[in-house]
Amino acid sequence: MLNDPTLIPELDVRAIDGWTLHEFAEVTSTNSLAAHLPAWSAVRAGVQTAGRGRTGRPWVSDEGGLWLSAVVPTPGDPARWSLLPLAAGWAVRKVARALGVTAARLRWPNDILVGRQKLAGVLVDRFSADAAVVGIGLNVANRPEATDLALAGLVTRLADLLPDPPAPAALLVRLLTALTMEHHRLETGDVAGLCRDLNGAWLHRHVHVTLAGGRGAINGHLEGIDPFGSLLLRNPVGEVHVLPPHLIELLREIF
Ligand code: BT5
Repeated sequence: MLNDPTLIPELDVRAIDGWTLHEFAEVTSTNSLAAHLPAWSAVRAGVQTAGRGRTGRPWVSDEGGLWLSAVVPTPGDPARWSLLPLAAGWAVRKVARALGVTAARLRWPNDILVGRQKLAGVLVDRFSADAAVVGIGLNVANRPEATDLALAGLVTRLADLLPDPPAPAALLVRLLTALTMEHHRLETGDVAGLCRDLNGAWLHRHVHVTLAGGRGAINGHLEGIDPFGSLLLRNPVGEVHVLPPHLIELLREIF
């Protein structure tokens, strides 16, 4: 059992395909809880009261969605793991497509969209050098736009896209399995394979990138990502900018 005084009691802990899964009714953020757990642990909650997106943005985590964090080992050369956030997004895209959401696509780095609406998001936290926490938020039957009215029209959920979406328990097995496969791909050094998959799949490459730290913005054409996870962006005069993820605050697609 996890021992944290801020927690509602843990509902269950069980083994799934090499993972140890901890389940809660309600937590602040599954990523924050998972920070204290060893590799191949996972945390799921029915509700998050302080779900986190990237760069401090909030993530609405109401009842009926899948809020999951998975701790994966990241041994050896850190460069090998710079693609982990992209690999995690690819895993979620694969699961969504396998379920029948054939239009599921990635928006850099790892948002999963259908059309222009967000189905799922991924947040990777590095709390230590030898492990990473991969947080996955997947809208299933929840209605985040009821909590945050600004999300109306911008979100979608499996229940809108499939006649009979799987229960969270089945979904999380699929997600953990897909994540294990993508982790294996990076562990064995097949970065080229992942880049090939990702770069063959970006849609809507006309983008507006806001740079972090008030460094301005660039409009351009998304050429793809390089083997270190940097974004390759061709500006209107034909120069290619190589932008590491930490330099990018937000990428917006221009339609
Ligand atoms: C993300 O951030 O998309 C990463 C979301 C990761 C959530 C998971 S849930 C399990 C784990 N525990 C956590 O605390 N977090 C992870 P970002 O790309 O920054 O997108 C955040 C933006 O998405 C917000 O500013 C909203 O505009 C929008 N948003 C918030 N909640 C949403 C939802 N449920 N569905 C779709 N969009 C949402």
